[in-house]
Amino acid sequence: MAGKRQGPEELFDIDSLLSDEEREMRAVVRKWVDKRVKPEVAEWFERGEIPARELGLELGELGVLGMHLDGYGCAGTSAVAYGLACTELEAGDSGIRSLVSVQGSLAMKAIHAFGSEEQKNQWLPRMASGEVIGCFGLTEPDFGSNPGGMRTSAKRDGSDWILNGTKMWITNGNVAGVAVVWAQTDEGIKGFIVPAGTPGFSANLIHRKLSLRASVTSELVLDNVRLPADAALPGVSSLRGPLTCLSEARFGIIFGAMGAARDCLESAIDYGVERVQFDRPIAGYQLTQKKYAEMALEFGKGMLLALHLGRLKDQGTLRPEQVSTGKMNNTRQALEIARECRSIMGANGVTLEYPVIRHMNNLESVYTYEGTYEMHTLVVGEALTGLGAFR
Ligand code: TGC
Ligand code: FAD
Repeated sequence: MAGKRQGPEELFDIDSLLSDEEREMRAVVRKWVDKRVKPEVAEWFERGEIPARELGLELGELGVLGMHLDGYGCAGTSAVAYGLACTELEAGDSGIRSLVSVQGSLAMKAIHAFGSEEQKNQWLPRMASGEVIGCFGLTEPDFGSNPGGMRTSAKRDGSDWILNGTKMWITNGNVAGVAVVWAQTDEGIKGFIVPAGTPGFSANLIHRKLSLRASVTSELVLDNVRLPADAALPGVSSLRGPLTCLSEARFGIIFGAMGAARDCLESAIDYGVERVQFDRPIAGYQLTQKKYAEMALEFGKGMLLALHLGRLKDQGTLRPEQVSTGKMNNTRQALEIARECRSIMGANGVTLEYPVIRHMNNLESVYTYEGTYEMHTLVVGEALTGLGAFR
């Protein structure tokens, strides 16, 4: 006879590590994801289309866009609260978490950290409400892991800037009202605010993805784009600019990946308890229970790591190599968990009737974007040895 069950979060009593406010915020986002994302996301994924602008407005109302930033219409929550929101959003789909990460941690963060007062007042309140969607153009066709080599250039023409180049794999590109684009200048790498509709600027949708299908991914083309002097972000002229924003987004992924893992694990346990082979539920076999137990351990350890890093971030001491440690571990473990859950679900595991293969395919991108697994390995390797191995 089946006894009482507990979820993987309960096993680790994750709730006891959270404040009332953090638990409440998590509940609000979870409820929205259950109602708005879970019933529809398989369809969005299958069609490769997502109502991104509509969702942007709803996410703005929910208060998660740039939620960890202060002022300018942003909620100013703790880093842990932001991380927990990412966990819930990614339990729905990595594409929804990506929409929020790119908006809040990349595009808004760039303006918030390096923009002028005028730029912040002009863009941040409308981005926090979801009225304006942002994208972040760093990667190029020939420069992914090594963004410092980028070819996109910005040259002075009187007081104006002229931008030329191509950015690739840009989340939100086709739905963005504003792009933050990074370019080489005589003064170093600078960020530029490019409103959609600026002559010479265009976005082309990338088709045929088998991962992150519920997310808009685009190529950005800049063909003699003329921008006024005040389009440049005045606060930074080096790769430190975009890398500072990447640290924020990577932090969200540390929490987010565990959301996808949790959703896979819960689905595979529900499935295994119901699915009967050889006259018994497959969840009752020792081999299956070993899989569940090992996955629950990795999920719990990943959540504890995320929370520890979140507390360090809230006290202002989190270092880039610690972010890399979390991104390495949690994306790797989430992907492993998704694959193992898929095996438990047999043939049913390969369909969109269940969330597992969708999460699994998404996590392939999550493993690669925001710095590949190998790049983060080298960051950690350098921290441990003092020897850089990138070049
Ligand atoms: P390096 O010489 O190490 O550093 C250049 C400058 O940046 C500073 N810095 C950082 N600052 C803040 N946070 C960090 N994590 C930082 N890492 C380095 C550094 O102090 C220096 O500052 P300064 O003032 O002296 O100039 O740069 P490098 O060229 O050797 O590169 C190092 C490396 C390989 C780690 C870096 O290039 C890298 O992280 N590559 C991976 C690229 C990447 O992650 N791209 C992601 C694109 S955006 C995306 O994928 C969005 S996906 C959608 C979603 O998020 O949902
Ligand atoms: P490459 O850099 O060509 O790497 C290929 C392989 O070589 C990897 O395994 C890598 O780890 C390995 N490698 C590279 N250099 C080394 C080395 N020195 N030592 C050992 N191994 C190495 N970018 C943006 O700017 N904005 C976005 O919004 C954005 N959204 C994305 C959305 C999706 C769905 C995807 C898939 C990508 C997105 N990206 C975005 C791009 C992403 O950041 C890059 O794909 C990533 O940084 C890796 O670059 P690459 O694909 O060019 O791979």
